[in-house]
Amino acid sequence: MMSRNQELTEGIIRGDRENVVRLVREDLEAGRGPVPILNEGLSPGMEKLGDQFGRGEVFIPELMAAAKAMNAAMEILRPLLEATGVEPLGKVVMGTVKGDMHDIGKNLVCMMLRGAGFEVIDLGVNTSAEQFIEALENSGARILGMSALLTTTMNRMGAIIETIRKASFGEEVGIMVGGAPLDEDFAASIGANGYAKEAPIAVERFKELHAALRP
Ligand code: B1M
Repeated sequence: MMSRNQELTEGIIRGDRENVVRLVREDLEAGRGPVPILNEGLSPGMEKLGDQFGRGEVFIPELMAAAKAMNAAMEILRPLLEATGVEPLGKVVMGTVKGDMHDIGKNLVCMMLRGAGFEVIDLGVNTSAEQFIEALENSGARILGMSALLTTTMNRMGAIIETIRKASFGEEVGIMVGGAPLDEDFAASIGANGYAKEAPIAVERFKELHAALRP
């Protein structure tokens, strides 16, 4: 018999949105917290599917169906992950870089940042250097988060950072980067101020950047 986590993982892999939503609701009603549902049930499904995609065992339609099931589950979990009622810590501008449409991980980081008390201005996917600069200008935020899931778009992050640094306030902006193909060394090599492999670590790094910005 499958465990509850296996049922959630399988539901994501099969892109069975209805079943995933039902399982998540039942788990919450039974008193299970949103974090274990996400980390032990849902996320492993996306990871396994990614491996299967890499081996050519599944294709884009399967990934799309899984992403839809994941997003439907996230809709239910989001308010619970965000509901902490803390005072706003600071403002963060966030986006997936130009040419890249992956947003599940970025959305997760946004959600956890909001949960930790940050105000997040989420620019969505396919975000250019100019759009990041405009949002930083308009909001007054001095912390920026950029996500990339493709090696091609990851390799454009350095140029985006360079463009932002050239803006009048550019040197004051603390820049965090993340996404599956990145690592600490890459982040340092493109002049980012921080990197995190996982969303919960990202929140800690964002807090450090915020503390460093304070006068
Ligand atoms: Co795409 N895709 N995809 N895809 N996809 C990958 C990334 C890939 C690794 C799959 C594979 O081949 N094994 C591969 C990239 C290969 C490469 O570049 N070397 C790939 C490819 C090739 C593509 C297309 C080019 C396929 C095609 O069309 N031929 C295409 C590109 C479209 C585009 O962007 N222009 C494409 C399309 C898609 C879908 C639209 C079908 C869908 C995206 C749906 C969506 O996001 N709304 C999709 C999906 C779902 C995936 C995989 C399977 C899963 C990604 C995901 O959501 N993971 C992925 C395989 C994989 O990564 N294993 C794959 C779950 C998510 C929670 O993790 O995003 O890593 P992740 O986020 C983590 C951390 O990285 C970190 O925290 C998160 C939570 O812990 N993090 C940050 C993320 N951002 C952060 C920012 C931070 C800090 C931490 O600070 C700012």
